[in-house]
Order: sequence, then C-alpha cells, then structure tokens
Amino acid sequence: MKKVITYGTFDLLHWGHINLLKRASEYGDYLVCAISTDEFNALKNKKAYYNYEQRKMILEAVRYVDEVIPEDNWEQKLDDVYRHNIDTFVMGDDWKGKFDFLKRHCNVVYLPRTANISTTKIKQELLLVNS
Ligand code: C2G
Repeated sequence: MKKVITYGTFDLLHWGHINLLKRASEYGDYLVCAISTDEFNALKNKKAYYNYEQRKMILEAVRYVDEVIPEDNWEQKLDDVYRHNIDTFVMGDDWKGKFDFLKRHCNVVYLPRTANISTTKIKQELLLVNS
C-alpha cells in the first residue's frame, strides 16, 4: 500500500485545500493528513477560526483523506514518515524546497497552489462584505 502524507492548518476548508488533498491522494492508496494543533498554529502565528477538533472532524469527512493526525511541531515530519511508513510527502509549492531534507527518506512532491483562494482571502472579503 502506497502511503502519502501532507501537513497544514486547513482552516475554513476551501476548494484550494480540496484540490491539494485530491492531487496528494493520487500519489498513493492512503492519505495521512497532519493538521496543525491550535498550539502549533500559535507558533506559526496563525489563529484558526475552527479549533483543532473541528478542523479534524471536517477533514475526516473529506473522501480523499484516510487518516488525520496532529501536527504539534516543525520537527515531527521525519518521525512521521517512518512511524506511518510514508512513501510520498506532498505540500503546496509555497513550501517548495523547504522539506527537501526528506528526499533521502521518501518522495517529496510540491504541487502548484490553487490560485485566487485562501483562508486569508475569505476572511478579508467577509470583513469587507460585513463592514
Ligand atoms: N494550498 C493550496 N492552494 C491554496 C491554499 C492552500 O494548494 N489556495 C495548500 C498549501 O500549499 C498547503 C495546504 O494547502 O500545502 C494547507 O494549506 P494551509 O492550511 O495554509 O497550511 P500551512 O499554513 O501552509 O501549513 O508544516 C507545514 C505547515 O503545517 C503547512
């Protein structure tokens, strides 16, 4: 069984996230999605609208995702690759090159981000609409 892993906050889940998850899932038979805990988001200077449990529940409902695990820190990726027996690590290309250290341990794939959509854009446009 070919296993894939990807990481993110996945807040206010949108079609750009789904497009990433769909393409990531096509690199194998089983997709593990590591989502940032609220504490790790604080380290990323991100404040998610939905908390970890809510984001986990939403991602577990996505057909392309087979398992959701917590992302607690920047250092866990190498352990995750071995603990979960991962063949391919996938991220959007805004992260291009940042995780090349994993190339000795698994395939590393950076996929083009989906244009014109982001959680930040959604929040900003909602602010405008309601201002
Ligand atoms: N993404 C995308 N297109 C968008 C928005 C996001 O392809 N329009 C991708 C990102 O490149 C990332 C994933 O969707 O691979 C999740 O995006 P975020 O939730 O913004 O995750 P991020 O804050 O980049 O956290 O350790 C890695 C970090 O946890 C990644």
